[in-house]
Amino acid sequence: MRLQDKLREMIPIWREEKKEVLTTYGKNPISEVSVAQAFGGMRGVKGMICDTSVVEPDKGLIIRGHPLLTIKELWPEEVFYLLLTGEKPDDEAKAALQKDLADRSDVPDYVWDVLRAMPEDSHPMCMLDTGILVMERDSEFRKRYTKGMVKTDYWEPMFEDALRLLGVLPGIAAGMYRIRYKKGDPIPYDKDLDWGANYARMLGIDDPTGNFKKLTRLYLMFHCDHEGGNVSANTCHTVGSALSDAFYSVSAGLNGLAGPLHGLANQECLKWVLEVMEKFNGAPSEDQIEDMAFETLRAGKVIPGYGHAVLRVTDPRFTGFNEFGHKYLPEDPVFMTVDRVFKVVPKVLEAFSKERVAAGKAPIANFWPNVDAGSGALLYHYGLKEFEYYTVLFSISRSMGMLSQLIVNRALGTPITRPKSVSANWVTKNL
Ligand code: HAX
Repeated sequence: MRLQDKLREMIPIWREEKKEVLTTYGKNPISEVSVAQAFGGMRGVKGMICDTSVVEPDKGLIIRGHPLLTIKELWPEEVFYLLLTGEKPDDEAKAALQKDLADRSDVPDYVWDVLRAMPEDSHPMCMLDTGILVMERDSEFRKRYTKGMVKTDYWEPMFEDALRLLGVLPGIAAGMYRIRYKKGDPIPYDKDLDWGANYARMLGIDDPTGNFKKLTRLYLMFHCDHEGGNVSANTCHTVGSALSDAFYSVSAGLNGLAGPLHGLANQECLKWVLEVMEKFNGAPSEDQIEDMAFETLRAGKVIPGYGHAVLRVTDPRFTGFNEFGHKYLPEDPVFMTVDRVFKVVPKVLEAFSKERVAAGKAPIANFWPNVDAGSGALLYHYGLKEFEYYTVLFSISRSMGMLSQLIVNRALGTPITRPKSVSANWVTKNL
């Protein structure tokens, strides 16, 4: 069934379920908040609802009940359907969604004008967010809201904005890559190709084996969502809760993804790996990686791609990318280095964490690689070498999760976000 029809069928059911949950459990606490958590980024505080996916500390990403690696063959547009409905689309629904995206894929000329006018050294994430923001004038949600619309209808123009944004995002992202790195004019969308293959093709990367296209689909699938509390999802949720439309909300979320402790870690990670390789003239030995890792940590820097706020095991997304590398590019020196780093860095972080504790600092909670530790090496292999661009690929994928969460929230009438803050003074006076 077409995605919009499926949603029309499911939303009344979700609304009833929400009413029932609130009637039965509405007054039950789900979390306590300590002073340390209030000072500490609210880590571990359960304070919002997100049905699209959950992240279990010992299992990683689970999308609508499916552990990520059990559905890794899904194409990104299929996972968008799954995120929203909890069901995988049949062939007809998948084709209809692909057509809906293709029909909305034309990038307006004014977007190119704005992007071309930006300074040459603009960060690709800044260009992407600008491209999304200037398209805000296209928002169906804002038009309908301004005219007047009942609350139960909010999800429909939000859904339309989501299709428009997803339709146009690969084109903007690929076109700005070509503008930013002087690769030639943007390449138009091919309406006979799927969403992921289109992105790969529009980047203009030479792909004689078709494996870059496979990697792009996998990349777009793996980064699609990571429950509701991470910086980008939470920001998008908060901005959307003020009834700002999808263009404002997604752009805001992606500004958070652009931080080095979040999505930018993928560019930082490859940079670190290349620095290690340069220092040791090629793929380094395990001992050399160990030395360089300690050097990085003792200089007060983080090892990008390692650690996580929620996960306490190797990120299954890292595992999936690592499997791809072993299958398609096992001899690639950058991939071999990433693989070796994986053998060494968790032990180094464990040892360094003990040093930190001995010095009275907090332990490092997780020594294992996250999604960003290995993805860059694969892109690099296929010729996408401008690693400042990598977070843009992450963004195109993560937009699916943020948009799904926005649609669900507008369907359920989730109110404006407004947690209560207290002052440090309040803590000392009242506790
Ligand atoms: N290298 C060095 N130190 C690290 C570390 C790492 N990879 N991971 C954690 N630590 C340090 C923290 O900086 C913190 O130090 P301070 O107390 O001195 O500030 C201490 O260990 C405790 O942190 P934590 O409880 O283990 O982790 P947090 O929940 O605070 O932070 C981070 C989680 C992901 C931000 C952190 O592990 C980190 O900075 N990792 C490197 C950057 C990275 O890979 N980010 C991407 C994460 C995945 C993601 O969101 N992708 O988009």
